[in-house]
Amino acid sequence: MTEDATNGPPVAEGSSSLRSRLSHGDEIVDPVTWAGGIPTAKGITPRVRLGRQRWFVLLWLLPIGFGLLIVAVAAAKGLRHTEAVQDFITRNPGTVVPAGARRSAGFPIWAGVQHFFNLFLMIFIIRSGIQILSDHPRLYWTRHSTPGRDWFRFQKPVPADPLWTAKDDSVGLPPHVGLPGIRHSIGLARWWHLGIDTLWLANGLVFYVLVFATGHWRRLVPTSWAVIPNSVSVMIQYLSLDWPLDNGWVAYNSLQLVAYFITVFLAAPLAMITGLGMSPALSTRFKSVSKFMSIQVARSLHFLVFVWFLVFIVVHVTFVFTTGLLRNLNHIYAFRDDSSWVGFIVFAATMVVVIVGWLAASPFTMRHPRVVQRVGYALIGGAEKLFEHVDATPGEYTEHDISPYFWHNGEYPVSEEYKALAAGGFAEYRLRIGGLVSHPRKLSLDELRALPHHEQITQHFCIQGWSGVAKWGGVSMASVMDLVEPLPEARWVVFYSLGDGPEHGLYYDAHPIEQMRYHLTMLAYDMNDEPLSYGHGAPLRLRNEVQLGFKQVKWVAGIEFVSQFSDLGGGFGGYNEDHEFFGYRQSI
Ligand SMILES: Nc1nc2c(c(=O)[nH]1)N[C@H]1C(S)=C(S)[C@@H](COP(=O)(O)O)O[C@H]1N2
Ligand SMILES: [Mo]
Repeated sequence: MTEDATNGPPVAEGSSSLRSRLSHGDEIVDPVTWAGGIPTAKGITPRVRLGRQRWFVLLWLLPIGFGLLIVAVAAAKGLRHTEAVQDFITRNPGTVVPAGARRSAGFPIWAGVQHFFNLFLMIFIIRSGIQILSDHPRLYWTRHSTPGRDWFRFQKPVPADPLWTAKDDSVGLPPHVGLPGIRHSIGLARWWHLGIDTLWLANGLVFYVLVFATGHWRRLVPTSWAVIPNSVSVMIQYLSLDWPLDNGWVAYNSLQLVAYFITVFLAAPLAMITGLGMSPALSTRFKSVSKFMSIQVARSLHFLVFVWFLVFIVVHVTFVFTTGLLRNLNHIYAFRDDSSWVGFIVFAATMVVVIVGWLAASPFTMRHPRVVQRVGYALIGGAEKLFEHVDATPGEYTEHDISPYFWHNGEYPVSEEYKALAAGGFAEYRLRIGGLVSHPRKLSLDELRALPHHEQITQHFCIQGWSGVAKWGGVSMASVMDLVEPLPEARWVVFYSLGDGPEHGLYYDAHPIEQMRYHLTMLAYDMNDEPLSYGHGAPLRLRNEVQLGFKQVKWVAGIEFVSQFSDLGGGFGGYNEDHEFFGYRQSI
């Protein structure tokens, strides 16, 4: 710090003194100071792009859908008067009762319990999912997140401002729609989403096992082609408003069976697969899959799976209510086949739990974000850790894959110190490397450029959901490690920025030392064959391709090798971890 007093750039400062410039985060989410006082911003009505630049506002689907429904009802009513259709319905009444179905008639208690868990967990998954989407309220079909090339958005077109960031682009949600609602709360929303996902998937796995172990699978898996004409028959019967008489106690009607089959055996696994398709670690490692299912394809499909679930829930609940509510509720909430009120009472009691959970989730998250962060990590941290062990080799992308537009993100450095360095063309810049190393070093840009040159074309995955491919030129972290020789006690490598985070205190992030020798971990001073720009991190930034974007510290001031990070800043492993409740392992 002595150097600061003489007004020169603090080049003599060692890497460990950078830690004194870190800050703690808050223990609550205060909407006023949140994310550096980010102002509230609302999205616009969701719309889908048709052609090059015509946007269809999805609200129109309501009158259009209603109109189509009326036409369909009229058509079905007309059809039912024809002899051919009447014959068809007599031959295909709507339900195919498979052999053995009568033996496994009725609903076991585990099915009721699992049905409730599923419903309860889905609430948080869906709400936090919409929250995550709101942090980058656009969807694309290619790995380039090029403005104007989105196919879906609920945000205005990207403004011309060349330093517009993805954070500027995020929008908030009402607190009882999103989870937790407040703008740019993706860190917390992700704990809910991924944490609850593990419970939801475990519940689903147990359900698969039980359903196949007990013969109840016959209710959900079509066993004959007859379900197809029977589905058509059910569709005509419903649309003509002359509904079939079903007995769901023994077997579902064919349309129901197909809808349940798709939901349980296709949509649910697809939700998991497309979810994992957004992981930087897995995408970078499993190239044959990510070639087709890039993060953006995965994200778009993940959204469409959500749309399926939403439609399913609306239709399912509508039919439960309109096709004999008491009897239907008795089946799944009281395991009996009559029209008593028992099932309704149990259902109503569980709805109280649902409503309380629904209303409490966002306020709880705002008041106890550290609890959400810790519990979330307990649930999904193990998987994050597992996926970190996937080193990948360069060469996945070529020059052709380089994105025409690469979003900016984060808080730009504005300090006098940075301005002075930049004004001098970074001639005075020194990268300070220290901590648990045998040979602490201060390296000028020329010295860095003299080290073995490393180049890679890789994809950046921002936690908010956008991605972009760029060519990075610089020094492999392996070369840096060879130079400074970390001591055996060093387990984490901390990258300090020259710039503050949005709430003051230096931006920093800790990485597991193991990943420093990965093929794709480097310090970049060039981007797409040009010196790194101000916005993208001049003069030096980190690339560690198994991690999400926020861990790629820009404007790197120093590197410190440490045995643990609990005594740095707020102790959670990085600026966003301290201030915005992110996780320090971000392979998913
Ligand atoms: N010092 C610093 N580094 C940072 C950030 C920041 O705010 N400060 N933002 C991070 C985030 S969230 C992302 S996605 C990437 C964005 O890099 P880009 O602007 O080059 O796209 O930088 C990361 N590195
Ligand atoms: Mo990011």
